[in-house]
Amino acid sequence: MIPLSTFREYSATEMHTRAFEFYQELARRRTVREFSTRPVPRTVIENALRAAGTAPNGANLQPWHFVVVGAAELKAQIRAAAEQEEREFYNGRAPQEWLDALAPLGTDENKPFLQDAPYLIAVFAETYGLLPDGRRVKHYYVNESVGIATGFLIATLHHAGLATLTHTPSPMNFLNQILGRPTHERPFLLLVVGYPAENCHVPAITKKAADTIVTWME
Ligand code: IYR
Repeated sequence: MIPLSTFREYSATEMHTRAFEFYQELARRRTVREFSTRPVPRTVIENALRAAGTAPNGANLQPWHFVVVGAAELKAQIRAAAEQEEREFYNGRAPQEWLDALAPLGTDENKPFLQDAPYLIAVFAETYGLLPDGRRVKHYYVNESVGIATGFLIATLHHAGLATLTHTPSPMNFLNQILGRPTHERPFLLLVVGYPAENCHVPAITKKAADTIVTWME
């Protein structure tokens, strides 16, 4: 054990301001589906991934792996594979109730953003760890851990001034094949990263009010 040296205590006023400003910063994030082809600085992605790697996680086994895809040929392959799955999803596989829920978002099987955006970050969940001698290490709370890390990643990219889209083609095992990842790494989601396209539009949707998502029992 070592002394906790990084914690910072703020005055009540400062805490209030910090929480409110951080909330406002996060609240202006929008998921976008129209991306510019403009390149983005690689260092921003690097630091956002560092932030993701600081996430709290099960037994500190850090059960995640991130593949940053900038190569045009790989993005084209991913787009083709994702669109094939999505075509089946939108034309039969998805129950009507699911399609109805998606209607306000205006999504369909066409995923040009998978080629337009400068980077795709494929997030993989390591179902177990592998030691150099091939022995398996059990991982704990894998979904929770990778979900929190992905939240940190999205928040950092947003804070840095980039837009993201959390994309989950289903199934997405094609990511293992295209990106050459081992089978014990389960594709968790595909994060599309870049600048919004000029004249980008987003759905007119809102978040639930705080008093409807929270129950206080003081
Ligand atoms: N994966 C499909 C469908 C989809 C599902 C949900 I839940 C969304 O929030 C958005 C889309 C697609 O990407 O179109």
